[in-house]
Amino acid sequence: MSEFIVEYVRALQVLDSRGDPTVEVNVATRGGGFGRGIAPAGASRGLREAIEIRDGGREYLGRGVERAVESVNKYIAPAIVGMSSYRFRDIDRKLVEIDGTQNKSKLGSNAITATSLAVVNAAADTAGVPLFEFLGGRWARSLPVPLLNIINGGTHAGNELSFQEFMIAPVASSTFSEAIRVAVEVYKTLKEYLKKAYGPASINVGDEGGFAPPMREVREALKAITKAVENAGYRVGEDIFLALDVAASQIYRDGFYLVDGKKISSEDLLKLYIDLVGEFPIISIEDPFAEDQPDYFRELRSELRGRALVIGDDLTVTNAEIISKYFVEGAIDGAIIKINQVGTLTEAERAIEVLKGLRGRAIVSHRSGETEDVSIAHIAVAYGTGLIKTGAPARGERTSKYNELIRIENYLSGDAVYTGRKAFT
Ligand code: 2PG
Ligand code: MG
Repeated sequence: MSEFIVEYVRALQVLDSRGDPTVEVNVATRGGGFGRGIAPAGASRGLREAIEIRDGGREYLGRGVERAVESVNKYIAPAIVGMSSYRFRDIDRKLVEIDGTQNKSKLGSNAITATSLAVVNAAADTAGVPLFEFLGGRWARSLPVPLLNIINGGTHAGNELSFQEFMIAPVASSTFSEAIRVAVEVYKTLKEYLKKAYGPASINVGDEGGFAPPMREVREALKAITKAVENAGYRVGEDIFLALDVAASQIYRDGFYLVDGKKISSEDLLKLYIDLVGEFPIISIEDPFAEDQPDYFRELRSELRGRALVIGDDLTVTNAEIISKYFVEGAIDGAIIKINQVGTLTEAERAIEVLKGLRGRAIVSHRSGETEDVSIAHIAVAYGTGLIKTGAPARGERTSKYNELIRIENYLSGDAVYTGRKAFT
């Protein structure tokens, strides 16, 4: 097993999909294995997320990450060179230990996440198997249902839509590749619809590749998607479900929510969700309320009673303890899994395990600031989460994940199983 020994670790500053600097780590093992990890970055962030370290100052308008790069090269590299990448969980524990803080604020989540992903990728390469197989074994074969964010709002777009993400879930396909084809057909049909209804500027895209039309009301976006699904020849609520990420902390000010250009109370927002789920086949609502309103999460969940899932993201920040607490209290049906919200793959793995143990949903997710790193595609298959959220079927940093899943499906050939409707039942 000496071939798995980490021999080389080197970090450098590269760019993410918003043109912001980010940390890349390259790892090589004694056996000639190579792995790379690149940290993504969020725009809508939870208060309890692990902290990414940025340089401040004038270069890159303060967004540089040279300090985090230095953390890797100066502190992390000497600590993990000589350890076995096969035992990547030990290396992750080491990272947590040398950071020593609750929120990774010493080394930075950007330094830690990039290293953690680079190490496990190097281990898989040394073993000569794809990452999903290295992590999940020979029985990992479920391809997730993609939640594709085809209309962008909130902090991800320059329009007035108050909700951040309007997603489609193509559940009726028999393979992942077919689900992507269906999603692309809907996406392109939506483009035509928007162009006709709102003019050519409406087909510009936001951070996650979804269109960012000049709409003001949430219902307008849901209606446009419903129309596009139908025009593309599919049945909404049968072939395709809708899903929302409200990212409600971002629209919460002084006890009120800013929705559709109006200030509304938590009570009114709760009513709005119940109405929307009645009017549209919405299967899941992520972060419906601000992080300090878990009671409203609970109320919504009991009102919806399984008709739509209530999912935590900013609320739960991929933290196994927080997820378990809110799940047991009945506030959520599941949670978003983002490695850089917590730091290491091992910690994210724990969050997934906790959810599995509780029979909750784990949705592996990208960030709005992404890179060409495709590890999350493998992670979704490895742990059989059945769900992945990685943007519209457009923009390279989003399609790279979908393309990797298409490759995995192709590699598994007849053994691949598309999760389909089962993801929600
Ligand atoms: C979210 C994510 C990804 P961000 O809120 O779920 O879609 O956005 O990375 O900006 O937190
Ligand atoms: Mg979210």
